[in-house]
Amino acid sequence: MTDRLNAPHGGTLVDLLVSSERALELKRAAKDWPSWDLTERQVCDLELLLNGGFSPLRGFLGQKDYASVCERMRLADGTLWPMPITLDVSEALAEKVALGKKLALRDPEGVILAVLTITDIYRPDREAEAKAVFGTVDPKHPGAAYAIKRSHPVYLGGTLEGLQLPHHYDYRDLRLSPSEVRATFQRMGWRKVVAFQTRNPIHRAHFELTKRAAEDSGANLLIHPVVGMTKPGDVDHYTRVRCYRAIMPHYPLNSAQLSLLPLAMRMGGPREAVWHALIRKNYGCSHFIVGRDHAGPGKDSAGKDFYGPYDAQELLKNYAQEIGIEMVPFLQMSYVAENDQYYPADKLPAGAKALDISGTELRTRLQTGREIPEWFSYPEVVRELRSTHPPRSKQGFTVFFTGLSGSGKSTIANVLLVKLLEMGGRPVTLLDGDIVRKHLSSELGFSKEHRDINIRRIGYVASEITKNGGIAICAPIAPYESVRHEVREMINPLGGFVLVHMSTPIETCETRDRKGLYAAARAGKIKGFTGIDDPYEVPPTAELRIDTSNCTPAEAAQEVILYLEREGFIGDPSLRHA
Ligand code: PPS
Repeated sequence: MTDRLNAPHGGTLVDLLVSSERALELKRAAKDWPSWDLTERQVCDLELLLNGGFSPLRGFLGQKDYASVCERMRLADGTLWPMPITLDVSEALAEKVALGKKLALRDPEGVILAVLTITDIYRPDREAEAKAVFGTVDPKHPGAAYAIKRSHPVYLGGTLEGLQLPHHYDYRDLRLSPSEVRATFQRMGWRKVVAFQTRNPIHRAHFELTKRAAEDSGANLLIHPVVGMTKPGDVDHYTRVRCYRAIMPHYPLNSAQLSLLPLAMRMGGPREAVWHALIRKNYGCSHFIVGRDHAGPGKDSAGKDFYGPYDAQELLKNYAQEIGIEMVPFLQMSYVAENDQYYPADKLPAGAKALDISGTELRTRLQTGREIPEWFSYPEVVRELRSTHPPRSKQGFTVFFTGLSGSGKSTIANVLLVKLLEMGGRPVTLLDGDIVRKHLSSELGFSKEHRDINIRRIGYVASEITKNGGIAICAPIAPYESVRHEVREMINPLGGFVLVHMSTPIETCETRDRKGLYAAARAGKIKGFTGIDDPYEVPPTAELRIDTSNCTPAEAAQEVILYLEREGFIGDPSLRHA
């Protein structure tokens, strides 16, 4: 373990990786110690602790530092540090550990990455933490929601000895540690470097902003996107990195460097901006760009912004000198067509008409395949985005029928299957209730627990089909709302999800009684039959409701087809209105 002073790029850099001899010694001894499989977020935090990205931290925060960081953005000794970096563990593990003892920290595959010498074991008030750090307990705030709902109840503090950094097999050439980034700057002779933090693809507005920031501060540029954990729903990092690679040649030769940051963001707005600046100082940067709504968590449950658009700039202003980094504040950038140029809001030519495309508008254009103009984004970037965000007519989707036995699910699902196969273009799979029970869920019965497992399995298969661009038609009874909702949440980010509630009244279903099951249930020969002596929860929200008492199967299937056309999942998008 060493501390390096590497002026002019940053101050002392902590390095918690031990020698290979010590690593071997620890690995052998760890067999007798309790161990903890790190969560995704903890793996990110550990990497930046070990490689010095979180300097001066030497481990996970103990109770005193934690309380002080939450309350006043400083460690107990007064050192500026705005974000609690904590190791949250289960009660079960807490029972096995003790002060002064060691704990092996492993990645999700069980590979030992580090050893923690425990100095603190404490049970934090996680609501108070969310309130202090993020100013809210609103579950819409990703950082607050994580602290309150996802964190484990016990925190362990202590110092770390790193055996190895977490493994990454993607974009290895771009994953530079703080010392590697500093060394690159030195090699290139870059004394002043302005860092740009992002979790989004870089479009023209941000490209122009970064270029201008570098010019204004007479510095070179570090494009430093986050590839650890970002805001749920963001463009995945594989796509983003292809976009960044595509944009780099647009910067003047040898003026900019791309490197990836394995940070787990908290979406903490102003506090997070201070944290990001500290991290960039550790990576050897002299300047840091803070734009509009830096690390913004979006809107709260009442539809209001959690933080003001320039709160982050205001807060960082107070600490920039102490950190030893210069903030480069930027206002919103907009395009002026007459001059074919971007301007920050305070420098817009008088009377100019500023153009912008919002995030929502961009998503709609990607979804419908509509043009994305070159002034908004370079064609290479748009091409990358289109390859992973095809228009709806090329995305996969799931049609999920739910309803009582005899309500017409299987019949309509079969008609729909044939119609979609006739149209062609995408593979179609039918996951009918009876078929699934034969092939996937043969060991399951009809208790609530078993029915939920059955629906989760169907949902998982449908989500894989949807993710890979196919069409899944599911037709189970699926009587419970919560698991239906779970399936919707699982599939929604991967493609379309259409819930069709077959609302045929039970009297009609019972009169049909094609399999004789209602008669058997009435006679008590089948127990727990849905609609007779077992519940069916009517879905409160469904894309379609179809009662087959007074329509033919072809008419019912046509309703689904029309819906899919209307929403752009099938048919030619160029024939639709924008
Ligand atoms: S669930 O609740 O979604 O898991 O049920 P599912 O897998 O769709 O059920 C498939 C068929 O099982 C027959 N069956 C029963 N249904 C309901 N309750 C009980 N107790 C029961 N026992 C057997 C029934 O025929 C279901 O098929 P459909 O096509 O709905 O008639």
